[in-house]
Amino acid sequence: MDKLVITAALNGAEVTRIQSPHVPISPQEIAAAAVAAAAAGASIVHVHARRDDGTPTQDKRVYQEIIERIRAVSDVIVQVSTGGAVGMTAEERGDVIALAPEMATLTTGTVNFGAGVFMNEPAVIERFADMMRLHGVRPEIEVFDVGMIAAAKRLVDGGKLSLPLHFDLVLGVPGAIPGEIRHLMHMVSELPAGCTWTAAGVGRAQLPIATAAILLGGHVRVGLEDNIYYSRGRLAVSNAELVARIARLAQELGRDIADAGEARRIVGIFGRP
Ligand code: KMH
Ligand code: ZN
Repeated sequence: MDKLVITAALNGAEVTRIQSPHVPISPQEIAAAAVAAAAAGASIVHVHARRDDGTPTQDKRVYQEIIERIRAVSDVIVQVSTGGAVGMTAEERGDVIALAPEMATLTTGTVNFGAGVFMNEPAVIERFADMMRLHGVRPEIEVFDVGMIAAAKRLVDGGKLSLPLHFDLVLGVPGAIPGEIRHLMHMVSELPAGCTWTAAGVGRAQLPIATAAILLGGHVRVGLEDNIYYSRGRLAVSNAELVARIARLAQELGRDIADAGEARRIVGIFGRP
C-alpha cells in the first residue's frame, strides 16, 4: 500500500466566519493554515480564494498571492479550485488554470449542492481539461456522484484526459451521493484500473469515510471546507487539528504518511516544482 496522502481542504467557498471563526480567509491566513496543516501531516492543500470580506472569488491575483506565500515557506502541493462557488460562471472559475498551479480540481458533472446547483456543462469540463493539459496542471478529478466517474471515463475515451488519473471521491454533499462507506466502496469499484483516489466525507461523514479510506488503501481529505467540527458540537480549532487526527489514526492502523515529495509521485505530479 502506498503511503497516505493527506489533503487539507483549508477553507472552501461556502463556509463563513459566522459558522466557524477558524476558517482562513486572507492569503496570509491561508498560507499559515497550509504550513500548520503540512506540519501536522498534510502533503496537499486545496485552497479557495476569498475577498477581504470573506466572499469567494476566483481572482487570479488572489490565487497568485496564496501560491506565492505558501511556496515561500513550504513544499506542500498547492491545489487550486476550479469549482469556485455555486453560481460563479465557468469563465471566472477557469481563469486560475492559466497560473499553471501544480494541481487543480476538475469536476466531471453537475450536481445539486445544498440549496444551489454546482453546474459543470460537458463543454466546460472539456475546456478545463484542455487548459490543464496546456498549462501542465495535474487534475484531481473531483466527483460527487458515481455518474461523474463514468463521465471521466468518457473523457479518457475521447482523449481529453489520460490514465492513470487521481480522483477525489466526495461523499455527503446534500444533493449528491450520501456519506456512507458502502457508497465509497462502490465508487472505488468503478474507478479505472491503476488510478489513485482520495476520499472526502462531508460533515459528520468526514471521520468514518477517512478511516475507511486509510484501511482501503486510498488517501484522505479533511479540512474546514468539508467539515467544521472536531466532534459533536465542538468546532475544530484549525485545519491542522483535523489533519493531526488522521495522521494519528493512520499511524495506529500501520499506514505511513507521505511527505510532499512522496505525494507528488503517488498522485502523478512529475518534474515540478
Ligand atoms: N464550492 C463548490 C461548489 C472544487 O473546489 O473544485 C465546489 C467545490 C469544488 O468546492
Ligand atoms: Zn473546493
